Amino acid sequence: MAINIALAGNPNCGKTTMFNDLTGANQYVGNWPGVTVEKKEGKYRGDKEVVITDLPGVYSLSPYTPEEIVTRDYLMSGKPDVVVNLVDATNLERNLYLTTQIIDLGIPVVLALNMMDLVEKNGDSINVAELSRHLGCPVVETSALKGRGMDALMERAIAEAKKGTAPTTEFGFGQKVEEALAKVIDIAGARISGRHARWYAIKLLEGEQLTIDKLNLPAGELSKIAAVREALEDAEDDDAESIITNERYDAIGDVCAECVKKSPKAMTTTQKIDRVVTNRILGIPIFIVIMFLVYYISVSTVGTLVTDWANDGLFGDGWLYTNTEAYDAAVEEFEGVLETAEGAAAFEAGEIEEPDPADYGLYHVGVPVVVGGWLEAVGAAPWVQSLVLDGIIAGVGAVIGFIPQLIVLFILLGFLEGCGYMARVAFIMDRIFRRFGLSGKSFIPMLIASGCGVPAVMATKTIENEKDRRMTIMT
Ligand code: BGO
Repeated sequence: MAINIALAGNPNCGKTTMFNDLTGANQYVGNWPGVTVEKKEGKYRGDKEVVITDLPGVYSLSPYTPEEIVTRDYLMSGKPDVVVNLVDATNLERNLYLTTQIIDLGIPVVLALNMMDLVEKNGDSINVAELSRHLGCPVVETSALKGRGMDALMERAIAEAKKGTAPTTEFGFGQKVEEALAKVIDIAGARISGRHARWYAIKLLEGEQLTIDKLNLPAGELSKIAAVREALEDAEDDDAESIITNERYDAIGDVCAECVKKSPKAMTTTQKIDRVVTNRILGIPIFIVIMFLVYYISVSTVGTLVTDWANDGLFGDGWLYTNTEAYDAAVEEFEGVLETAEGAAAFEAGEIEEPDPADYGLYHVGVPVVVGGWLEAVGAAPWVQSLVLDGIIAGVGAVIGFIPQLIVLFILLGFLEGCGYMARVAFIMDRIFRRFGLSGKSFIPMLIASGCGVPAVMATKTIENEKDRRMTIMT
C-alpha cells in the first residue's frame, strides 16, 4: 500500500536538503494547480511505495500567501498519511508556531528536530522525550546536511502513517479560549466534526473568512459564534486572532523553557539585542525613541545642515568664489569697528558700509547667481529673467531644497531596514495593525510615506498578501 508523507516546515529549516537525501534522483517537479508555487514529489529511496511531497516553506497556516494556502489545503485534503514537520532546532521557539498549528489539524505528525549538529556545536541541548510528551507526537533528532537520523525518522513516519492517529497533545490555550472553543464546537456541531474539528473551531473563533466561506454555516450559527468571539475579545481586551496568537506563543515559550537548555556562551549579540528590541513591554518605547532620533537627525541637525546648503547655497545667494583672505580680513575689521559705539553710530548714519565682495574681486557661485548673470550677459528681457529666476529656479529650488533632508531620512531608514530592525518592528506592530485589517509589514511603507509616497508604494512589494498590499497603498 502506498504511503504519502508530507514534508512541512519553515523556510530554511532544511526541507530541500532532507527531501533530496530521502528521494535522491526520484523526483518530479511541477506546480500546484492554479498557482505558481513549485510542487516537488519523490519516492523514498528506501521504499518506492512511499511518496514524499515537499510542501512550500511557511511560517504559519494563515491564509495570507499562496504558499500558506497550498500547504494548508494539502494538509487538509486527506491525502497525506503523515506529516513530517521539520523544525530548525536552533530556532525551536519560532518553528514550533507552525508545529502547533499542524497539530491542531488533527492529522498524524512526526517532528524532525533538524540541524541537531548545530545545536550540539553551540553547546545547547534539547530534552527530546519531554518535548515529545508536550507535543503528543514522536520527535526524532536529525541532521539533513550530515544525513543523520534519516532512517529513524522515516521508520517512525511510516509507523505513524500506518497507525493513522493524531497527536494526543497537552498543548493548549488558556481557560477562556478553551471554553470559547468548546462553545464553538458545540454551536457548529456536526458541520465541523471529525479530525479537523479543533482547527475549524479555532479558525471560526478567529473569524477567518476563508473558513467561514468554506464551511458555509447558517447565519444563526455564525451570529452565535460571533457572540462567543465578542465575549472573549471583551474579556481579554484584544482581537480573537491576536489572543490566540499570543497564547500560542506563550505556550510555546513555556515548552521551550522546559525542554531547551541554552549554553550561556552561545547567546550571540544579535540574540541579546533581539531580546530587548522585540520585548513586549520595551519594544514600542524603544521604537518611539529610535524614530524620534531618526526624525530629529534628518530634520534638525544633519538635515538642517544639508537643507541650508541647498537653500542658501545651491539655490540661494551661493558661495563666495576665489581667494577670500583679504575680504575675510575686511569683514573681521568691520565687525570689530561695529562693536565700538562710534563705529555702530557711523554705520547707522551710513558713513561706513559692509565690505562688498565685488571690491575684492569675489563673486558668488550658486544656480540663481550664475544663471542670473548669464541672462543679464545675453541681454534677456526682464520678464524672461523673472520667469527663469523667480519662477523656474525658485520653484524647483523650493522643492529640491527638501530633498537632502529626505535623503538623510531614507539613509537612516535604510540602515534600520538593512540591519534587520524594521523586520523586528513589523513583528511588534503586527498585533496593532491586525486590528485594522493590515499586517505588521504595512508599517514600513507607512513609515516611509511620512517622507514620500512613491518609495512607500514601492516598499509595499514586501507584503505578500494582495489584499493587505492594496489596503496599505490606499491607506
Ligand atoms: C545553505 N545541519 C546544518 N548544519 N545545516 C543544514 C541542515 C542540518 O541538518 N539541514 C540543512 N542545512 P534548505 P529549505 C548554505 O544552503 O534545505 C542547511 O528552505 C549555503 N548555501 O545546507 O535549503 C543547508 O528547503 C551557504 O544551507 O532549506 C542550507 O527548508 C552557506 O540549511 C540551509 C551556509 O537548507 C537551508 C549554508 C549556499
